[in-house]
Amino acid sequence: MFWLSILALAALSNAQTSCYPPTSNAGAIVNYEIPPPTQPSYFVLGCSPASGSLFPIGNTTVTCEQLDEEGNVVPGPTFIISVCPQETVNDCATNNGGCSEFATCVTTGDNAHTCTCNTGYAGDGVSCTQIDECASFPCQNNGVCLDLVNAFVCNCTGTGYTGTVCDADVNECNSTAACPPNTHCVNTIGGYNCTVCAPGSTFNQQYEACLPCEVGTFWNSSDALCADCPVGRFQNQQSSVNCMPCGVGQFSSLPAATNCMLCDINQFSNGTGFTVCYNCTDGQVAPERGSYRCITPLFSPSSSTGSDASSSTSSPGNSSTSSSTGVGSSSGTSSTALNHNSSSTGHVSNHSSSSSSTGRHIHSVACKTISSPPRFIVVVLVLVLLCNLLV
Ligand SMILES: [Ca+2]
Repeated sequence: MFWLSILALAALSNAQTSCYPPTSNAGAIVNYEIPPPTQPSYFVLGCSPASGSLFPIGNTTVTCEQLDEEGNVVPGPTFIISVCPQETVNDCATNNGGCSEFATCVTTGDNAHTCTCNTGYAGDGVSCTQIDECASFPCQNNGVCLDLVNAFVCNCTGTGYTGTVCDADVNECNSTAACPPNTHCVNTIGGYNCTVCAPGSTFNQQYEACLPCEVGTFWNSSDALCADCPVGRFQNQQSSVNCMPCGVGQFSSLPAATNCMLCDINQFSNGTGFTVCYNCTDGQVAPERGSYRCITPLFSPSSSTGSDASSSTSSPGNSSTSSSTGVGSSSGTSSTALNHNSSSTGHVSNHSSSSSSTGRHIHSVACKTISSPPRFIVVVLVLVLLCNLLV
């Protein structure tokens, strides 16, 4: 009994102060000594779990039964069997478990671990090499690729493009310094142009192109822009660098004229660049539109005496009214300026030469009128001549 008590105490002491090492993941087979009964006169029948059983990791209470002095089964001593937690050897703690410096070591048990290459690296875990993200040439338009760990960067400098992979055009014209002064920036895909418009054209921002000056306008060299032709002048061609004056017998009273208008009947303009035509003086007429002068008609009420009326005409420059263009002249006859504007119906596509032609035409008409005396005068003269001959 004495030795049994010693063994029980030793077992109990062992249970309380230490633990059994596990023999598997499930626990440990523990052989323990049966403790002494609670009374010296008692007798321990047995304990559960029995010695030699598999005890799980942790503490397990062992309950014993005993017989008393009268042979009754009464609860006996209890004690605790402790199985130590499974000891894990962290072999990743040293030298990364033998894994690559670019790998992650994970302990999976005693002397067991895995090596997995980090993101951006490839290999078996023991040997890992960085993946070259530039190998697929992700940078477009000659962008320079810089390989990083699990990433890349495209340097788009000087390519004319921007964006993560240099695929977006840079609008260089957003910078005022892109082009030198007096040039126009035109953005292109991957570049830009500095455009200088030729004389006769001007830059159009909407179309980003040089467009010709329209008819009715001219290219102003002072600012390289298209400007309306002033009154008295016209332009019927695109891309012109000047406007032409209206010819004689014509006028233009509005700016941006594409042609000049003919002076109306009984009106005239006796020079170029006129903005108005002038009325003929009393007793004079301009029988056709586009006249450069007025004439005194033969046998008019003011020349009923049959004198040499043919020489009486309103010659060029006989307007006494000062015109707005300053083209008026100095003769003593009175002419009144009359602005025709759009009420005139005569439009001509005009050049100085045609104006001159018109002037000559009018002149020839006047001469024809003057050089053709009435028929009865000829008859009278013939009769007078015949009478003289007969006498
Ligand atoms: Ca561009």
